[in-house]
Amino acid sequence: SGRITVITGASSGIGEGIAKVFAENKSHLILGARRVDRLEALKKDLSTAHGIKVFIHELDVTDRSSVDRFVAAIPEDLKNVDVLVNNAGLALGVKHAFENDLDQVSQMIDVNVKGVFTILKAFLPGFMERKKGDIINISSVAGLEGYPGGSGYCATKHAVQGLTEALRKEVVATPLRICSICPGLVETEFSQVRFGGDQEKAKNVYKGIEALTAADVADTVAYVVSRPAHVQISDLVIMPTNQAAPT
Ligand code: NJP
Repeated sequence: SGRITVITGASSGIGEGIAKVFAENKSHLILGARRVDRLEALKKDLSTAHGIKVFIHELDVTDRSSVDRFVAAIPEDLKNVDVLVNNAGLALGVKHAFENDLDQVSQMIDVNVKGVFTILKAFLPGFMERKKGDIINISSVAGLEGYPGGSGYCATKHAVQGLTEALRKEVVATPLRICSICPGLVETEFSQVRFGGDQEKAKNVYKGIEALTAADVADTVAYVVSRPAHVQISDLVIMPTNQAAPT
């Protein structure tokens, strides 16, 4: 309670779910995404229901000037951020490596990898100065193994795993807590984005799997940040019980 939490990609799915759970826990929120109308609706819901401060601003993590504007617009009373959740991310297509659409691969690298670097560069100096705080990267089981048709997405999430591990070792003495969360299948807009709105293909992904909800992942993030200061949960895998492997 009283924490200040930044969430990227808060306009839907897991990011929105984390915003809701953190609001229930009385954290103030700084929410970014490209779809500001969604953020406005969320702000309206959360600030009245929970009496917290909610600051929203347009954010495209692939655009450095957008990230600069986002950071510069944060009000003075919310500048001492306690928790940063790097959540914005996407998968595009399901293609075998030999038929990959290179524009889709670039876009995934821009959002999932370069976006995290850009956001970290913006917020880390503050964390280092205050010598405390949590950085949570929403990675994926696709960052721990590969699966057919997922070369581009898996490559980006393996990159997130690598940068998270390096960062954790860099700030161990500060100390900051750095956590990578690797979910399996979560029911969000992710599959619709992945298949460009093709509902049939999107639905197919969930066949036979009782997917996690955004709230399941959000509760896990809330658990991680609520541990006593000397406890760092560094890596966490959360899977649907009946999902055998990433798809
Ligand atoms: O997906 P979705 P999830 N700049 O599509 C935002 C990982 N994950 O919640 O900009 C800023 O509902 C987008 O906002 P908008 C996944 O890789 C998922 O499932 O308004 N924000 C939206 O709020 C990702 O890292 C599954 O379009 C940008 C959000 O990202 C994270 O979970 C499994 C942006 C995406 O919400 C959240 O995805 C897994 C940009 N350039 C990992 N581009 C799963 N769902 O199964 C997108 O292992 N966003």
